Amino acid sequence: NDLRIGVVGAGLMGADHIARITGRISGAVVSAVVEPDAGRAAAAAEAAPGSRAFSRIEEAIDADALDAVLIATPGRFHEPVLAPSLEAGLPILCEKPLTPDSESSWRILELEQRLDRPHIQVGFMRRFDAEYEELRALIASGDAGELLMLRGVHRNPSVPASYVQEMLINDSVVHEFDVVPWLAGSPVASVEVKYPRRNPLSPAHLREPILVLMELQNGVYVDVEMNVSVQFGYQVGTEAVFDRGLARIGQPSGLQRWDAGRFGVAEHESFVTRFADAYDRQVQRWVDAVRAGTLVDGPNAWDGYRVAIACEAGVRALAGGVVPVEAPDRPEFYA
Ligand code: ISE
Repeated sequence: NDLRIGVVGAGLMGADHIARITGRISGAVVSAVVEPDAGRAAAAAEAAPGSRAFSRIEEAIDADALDAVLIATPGRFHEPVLAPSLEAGLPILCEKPLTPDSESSWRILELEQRLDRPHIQVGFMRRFDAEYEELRALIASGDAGELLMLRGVHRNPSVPASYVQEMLINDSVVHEFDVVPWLAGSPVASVEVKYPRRNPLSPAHLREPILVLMELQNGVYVDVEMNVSVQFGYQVGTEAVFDRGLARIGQPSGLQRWDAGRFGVAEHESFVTRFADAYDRQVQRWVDAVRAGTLVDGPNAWDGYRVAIACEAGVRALAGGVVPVEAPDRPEFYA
């Protein structure tokens, strides 16, 4: 039987996931869409024929319209959907972040621990990108020697007016706070932020690009250029420096073109295409895990909580100084 997924939120990511589940994922259907905005709900109903429309998650649960929940609203709306979904014992794929701060993430961990096992997977899709997987395997294998540094770029062409300074951390570097410990096999120990020259093309209320420096518990240093006004496209790349070599992922690829005295390769314009394959693999693996009864195959709510703690340190680091990242011990439940 196909897994009946209720998608909560039919904005940019929600609509993308609806198209994905309907067109490319096997073993699942969109059975419900929870979206209070009439225009988005109508577009979603057309994209997912046969789905039922609701304006609140509670109504969809009461109507027994779903077996699993995919939450694709902005982070501040996650907790009110996570809580009733957990109470109903439903498996959940929750877009990043788990919740906007560590206190609310902790409340979610407490609720989840009333169940028999983890039910929440967090949508840190980079872990499902083929090159990220290869780099992680290389680091773990020791084939290139010991990892010394990771050097990352995270560049967006531009951001909407609603994007404020803290979002450089909470909305964007949030991905590095998840993927870097996963790559390097060690948690973030401290964060620092440096301000290069400001880009005059940045929105007036933003001071960026920023340079984020992390030290991991194992002594590996990480630098990330977080830049949301590069104008030309969307770029996420990493270089790993080992004692006996280098590895690089996230380079532009595809058709190379020579034309009118120039050479070029098309660049991505947003994360929707840059990580399209990663999103597909993430959702397929989650669907397979839910159908197999393991429920989670990827970052879980504990990972989401750790990231929330790192983001809080990152936001403090925006004001200057080296900020330590301290987390409690992992509960046995997430072992
Ligand atoms: C956005 O919310 C994302 O999650 C993207 O992956 C990131 O590159 C972007 O900066 C965020 O605003």
